[in-house]
Amino acid sequence: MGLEMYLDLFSQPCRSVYIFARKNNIPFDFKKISLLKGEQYGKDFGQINVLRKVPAIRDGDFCLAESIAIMMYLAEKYHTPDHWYPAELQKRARVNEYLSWQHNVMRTYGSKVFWLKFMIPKIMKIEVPKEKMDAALEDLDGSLKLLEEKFLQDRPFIAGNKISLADLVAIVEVMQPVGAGLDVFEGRPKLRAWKERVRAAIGAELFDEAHQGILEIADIGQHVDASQLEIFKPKVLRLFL
Ligand SMILES: N[C@@H](CCC(=O)N[C@@H](CS)C(=O)NCC(=O)O)C(=O)O
Repeated sequence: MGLEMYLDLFSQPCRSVYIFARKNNIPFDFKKISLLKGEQYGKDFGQINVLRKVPAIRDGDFCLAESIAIMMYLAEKYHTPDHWYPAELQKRARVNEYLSWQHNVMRTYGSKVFWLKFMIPKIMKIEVPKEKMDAALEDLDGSLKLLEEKFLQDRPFIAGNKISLADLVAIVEVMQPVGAGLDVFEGRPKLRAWKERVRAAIGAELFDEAHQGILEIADIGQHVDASQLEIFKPKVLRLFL
């Protein structure tokens, strides 16, 4: 049995794993787990990942969850080019620094704006108090500032002159609120220029393909059966409202 990847490209960490595998010509079988249909709670997926989250992979009889662990596994197994996860001590530390930081800052606030601006009001039809939205936008703004000022500084990419896992993990999170209709690049020429470098390094075609779903979610969302999201509702409201 070859490598199987359980993904839904609406999900940021799924996009990073997908782009990483495709860009590095790693052969895999795409197993779609539709989050909007709640397929992560199905019996079969429970055998792959008891955490009930995507991405997850199965490589023979080895199952692995967590996007960053998955990409590090693939980088080692397939000997991907060094720049993705550099061997040199301090460059690797720079990548690890971003990967460690982003979980509860960039990822948290990018997701929060996505849910508060789009999923909760437009799909779940629940009103979002203005002060919640304003606070989430402020937190996202602070995260983007830190991404620019602390992590990018004047470098083309987070760890130097070449794209690494840090840029990949960053860009998929930065794009999530864009899917909700927020132009995070407006007034941020440095962030926009970095995004264009990342897109070019990945390849525009692959970047656009991976992001097509999230950038068109406003159209797709109109056809989502909101009752399918009932399973998420308590968790989402607890997390974001
Ligand atoms: N830290 C995990 C996060 C995975 C995660 O939160 N996945 C979300 C989609 S972005 C998910 O599967 N959510 C399903 C649920 O919570 O029901 C990773 O990087 O892989």
